Amino acid sequence: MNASDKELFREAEEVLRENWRGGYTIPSPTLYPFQWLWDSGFIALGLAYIDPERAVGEIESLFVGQWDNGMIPHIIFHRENDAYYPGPGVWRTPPKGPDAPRTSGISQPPVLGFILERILDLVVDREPVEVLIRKLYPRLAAFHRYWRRDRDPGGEDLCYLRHNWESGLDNAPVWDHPLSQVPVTGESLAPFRKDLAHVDPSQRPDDTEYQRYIWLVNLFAEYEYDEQKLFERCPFRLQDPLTNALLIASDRALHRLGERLGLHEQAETFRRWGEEGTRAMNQKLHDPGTGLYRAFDLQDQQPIAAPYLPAFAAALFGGIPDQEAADRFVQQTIIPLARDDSLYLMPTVPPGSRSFSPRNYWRGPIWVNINWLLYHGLQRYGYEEWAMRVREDTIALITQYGFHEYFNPLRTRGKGYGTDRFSWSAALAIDLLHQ
Ligand code: 9WN
Repeated sequence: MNASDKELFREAEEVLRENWRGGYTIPSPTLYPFQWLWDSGFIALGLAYIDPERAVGEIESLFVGQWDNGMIPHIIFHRENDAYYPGPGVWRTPPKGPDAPRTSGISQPPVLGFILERILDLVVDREPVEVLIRKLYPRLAAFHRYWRRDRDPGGEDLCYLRHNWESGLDNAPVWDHPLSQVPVTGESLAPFRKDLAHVDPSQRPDDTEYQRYIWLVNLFAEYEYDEQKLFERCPFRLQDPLTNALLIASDRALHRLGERLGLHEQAETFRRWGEEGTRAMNQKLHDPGTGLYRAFDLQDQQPIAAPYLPAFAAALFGGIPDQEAADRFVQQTIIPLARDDSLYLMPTVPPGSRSFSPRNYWRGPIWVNINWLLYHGLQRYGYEEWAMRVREDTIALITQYGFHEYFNPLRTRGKGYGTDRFSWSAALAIDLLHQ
């Protein structure tokens, strides 16, 4: 590491220390003051370089919120705090017991399997991590079984999402059409929202979008989170290639981990899930023309045409396409973006697309976690040069503008948006600096 990388590493450590709440890390003290599921996965990976014990604690604390049906919720409200909307009073999830923290009632991309494997491979003292994996293995199996059973009632080997927040890519253009089928309440949520006090509204979802998000939450609460009823009644039901790719990547990692630790029987189930999921993704969600993966709308029974670059980054990361399909995507999409001098890699929406908006959240800006998936995915398929470019751009953006949540992909407008001191930007920068 050169001097500037060392300084960046030191600052990243500082961000993770600031956001540590004793037992777990919050994504941001202003915007997100609780524990989030996929954030904590990425954060644990960064922590493994600086304090493996904290990394173990970060993952373990997520399981405090696990539901009896196996679901790990996307938010765990460990402590009371009214600085975030929607809080526990809106979610109205069934309390698990007097001492258990309240939670949200949806999940997020299942990253823990592959994160645990990476952590085990990088720490010097493996024992505490192996102990953790053995302890959590049945609970991780319950979590994956939840995706593979409750979220796949049609038995297609593809899980479905019932809220756009579950994808982690809240207002990505891919959700525009399915969300248009969700009613708006007509009552502005601006007075309740806390995010608008910290971030310019043009960088966040708008009021109508939030009304739809909350309409869905109200539906879940009304049906008391009964998965079967929700599958029948929820107007938003999407087979998302990003979530499926990360589920498969975690299935495969958990298979390998189980084999390493002698947990053969359950390991075999993870292997089967990974294999069946890969086949289903390539059959149903892959568009051979463009090489892209598309979300499938179960409501309309049709694929969603909106460009969805993060899903492909996740698919490359998970090793889902064959080499030929990966080549087609990289050559048709990534290399032209990389050769465009006006851009940093990788905008989450192609700048030529009608829905591209370089400042608005998941509608164009660069996100560090998606770049991290892309970096590892490109390496996996032999695109070392372009992987290095993704790494360089990510580090350059953070060095220039700070540990922001997202960044403008246009070089002339370079700027970071959303919250600053964002935990996964810091944690994944630490991992990228060590590559
Ligand atoms: C809703 C915490 C989370 C991330 C998501 C990101 C954003 C929440 C919000 O923040 O979503 O879950 O209130 O906007 O989109 O990916 O996990 O960092």
